[in-house]
Amino acid sequence: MASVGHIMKHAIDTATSTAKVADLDRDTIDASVSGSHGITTDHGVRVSDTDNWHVTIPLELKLKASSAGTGPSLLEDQIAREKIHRFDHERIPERVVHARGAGAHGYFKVYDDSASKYTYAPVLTDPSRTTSAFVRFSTVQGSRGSADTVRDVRGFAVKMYTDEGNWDLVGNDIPVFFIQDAIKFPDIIHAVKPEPHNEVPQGQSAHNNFWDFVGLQPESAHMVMWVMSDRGIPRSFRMMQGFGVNTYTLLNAEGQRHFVKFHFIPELGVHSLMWDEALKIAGQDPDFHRKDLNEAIENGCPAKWTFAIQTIPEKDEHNFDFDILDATKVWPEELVPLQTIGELVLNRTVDEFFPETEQVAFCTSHVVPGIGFSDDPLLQGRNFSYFDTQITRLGINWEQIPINRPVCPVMNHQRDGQQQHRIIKSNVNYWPNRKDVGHPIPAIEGGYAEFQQKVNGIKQRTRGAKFQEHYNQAELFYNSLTSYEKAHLASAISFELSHCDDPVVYKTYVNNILSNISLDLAQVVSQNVGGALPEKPSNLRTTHGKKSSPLSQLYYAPKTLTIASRRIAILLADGFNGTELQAVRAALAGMGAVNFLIGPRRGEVKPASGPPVVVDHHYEGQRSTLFDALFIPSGAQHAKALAENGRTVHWVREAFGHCKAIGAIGEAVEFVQNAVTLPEVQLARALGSDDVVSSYGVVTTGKYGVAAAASDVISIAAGP
Ligand code: HDE
Repeated sequence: MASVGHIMKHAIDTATSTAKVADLDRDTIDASVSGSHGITTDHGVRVSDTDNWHVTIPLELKLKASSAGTGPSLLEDQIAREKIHRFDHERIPERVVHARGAGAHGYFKVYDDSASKYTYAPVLTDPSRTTSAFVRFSTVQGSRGSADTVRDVRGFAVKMYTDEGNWDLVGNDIPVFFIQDAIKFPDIIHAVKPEPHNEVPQGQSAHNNFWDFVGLQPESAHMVMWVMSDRGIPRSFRMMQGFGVNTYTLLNAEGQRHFVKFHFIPELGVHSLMWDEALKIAGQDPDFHRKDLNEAIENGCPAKWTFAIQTIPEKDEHNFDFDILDATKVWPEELVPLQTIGELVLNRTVDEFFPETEQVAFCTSHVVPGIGFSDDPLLQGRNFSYFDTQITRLGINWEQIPINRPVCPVMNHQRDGQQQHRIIKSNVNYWPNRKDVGHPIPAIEGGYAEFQQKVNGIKQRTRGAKFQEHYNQAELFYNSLTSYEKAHLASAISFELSHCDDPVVYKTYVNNILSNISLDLAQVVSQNVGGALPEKPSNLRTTHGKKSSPLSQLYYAPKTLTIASRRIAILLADGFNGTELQAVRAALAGMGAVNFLIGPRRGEVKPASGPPVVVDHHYEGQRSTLFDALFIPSGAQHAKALAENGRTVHWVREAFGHCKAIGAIGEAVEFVQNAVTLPEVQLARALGSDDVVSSYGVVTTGKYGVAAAASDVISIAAGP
């Protein structure tokens, strides 16, 4: 199995083409074809020298053949000027949030028409359709140049190019949000972004201002629990859930309305990094997630999610002890089960980052007939904000940009504005017009129909009564975690609060917020960071002790265990067993895993017998953190060399520390055992004992039979 660099992406293009890909082809230029007659200026004149500015060589220098020297550069050099002008204006404003992201193309499909009970939107009801989709994943806090593996919420923004217009489902990997009302968005974002006086920190929420704000705004408690859990550091975009978060509505052909929440569930299961890994990868490979997405797709492993809805009939809106329009609450699946109706597949990487991933622009207000909004106050504000921000970022005609334009017809009387690219033949640009010559006219059928909702009330600045309760679901989430998820969460909050140097900040958070979620959690964190526990715990709310298993990510282990698209490192030194290597590589490749050879040099490494192999990376070139599992074949000379090298010992110890699957054969077993139990082994040997301690969690095999060993290693790698 080759690593990503060896795969030709266009080998898979024909299989993955969708209506949108065909539409983009209109603007996609193959540089090797279009550029065959050489470089030109932007106005099309050929350029034979792009390296030297047009200058004046003083005559006296010019006459002396041996003289070097130059004179002033000429402003009249339109070729040089154009090149610099274009460079000076390459940047556009980055997104005010979710600036760093990666995207891919694919499609969306429903399995049957079961959702027609709720909606007449063909994208959700017509199983014969394949709807083109583009998805952009992102972090929230960091700027475009920040790292992928920081602790943060991940954006999960889906654009579906339906035949009835674009439907943008702009979601996150966490089902709730920090705030209930859009008017608080600038505050939470200012609080989490780098502080105003010194622009610190980048790609982190571990600072006074964030924890100050969330300590004073208890509605954020539930979301903070999610971000501080392992959900905040996903292993891969492909291994995260996606949630629409807000409550939308569906309208059916009988005119009935249901409230709805949208869910994407990853086929590979929900998996996270460990915090130590996330921290290290942020330095070792800041592009880890975007590379992972491209690598998997280009190696023929599309990213796939099932799509599910939760629905509540309009009449049941008030039958819950939380407000179903409050985005800081989930609809527990025990109360409102998921209905799986379709799937989303991403199977094509972008050709060029800027015109596709950077210029793609989403709007929650972009829905299609049969899908509508609710009075969720966060959604209402979002419906204004997204279009507005695109004007700053891309200009008023942003929907004409290839990645954003629909695949269905677009025509109306909107005109002009900067960067207008459409030339519309018509002598009228308004409606109604004098003699019905001015197409388009309002659609006779298929027009977007708003639900006729009865509204009766008093205008006031306030929130509903059920919006006042903030802790029940934060506690529900915490109670639902496994013991190790709870431990990770406590460590994460401790890390973050340790970075806050203002005691008011960490004391308030522990005392006012954590104590109301779980006194146990508050105690652990306060011991770690020095926060204060409430003097009168009797003043705290009464906990309910309830759990909901789908809130733990353990619930989302894949139905069939798989190592497809997982990255396996194989550690080698000269003298390894070449037959075992070949067998294990073939077996891994057969199961869709990607394997990488790590050796003493990037070049040929010799087995004990047989032809040399060319390794992908030097020991220093990659670290164990960048792989899901580690395998080491047998070979006396090779195992001895690995044991004598501090870096390779560290490879094994670190992988062990991060609970990675480690497979070893023959002499490599002892190397692995020694590496992970080094102090004990040394002590045992110093005491003259041969009784080497074998370490918990390391899986080795003393078997030399190639087939048996390979199957052991694979079953280990496929473990949970
Ligand atoms: Fe966003 N959000 N948001 N947001 N959001 C933006 O729009 C905003 C919210 C989300 O990959 C911005 O095009 C407001 C919830 C994603 O291009 C901006 C409020 C959820 C992305 C904006 C929210 C999200 C954005 C910045 C509170 C999860 C990236 C650039 C009312 C459901 C989309 C842009 C991409 C981006 C505003 C809350 C998800 C400024 C006012 C809740 C995934 O318009």
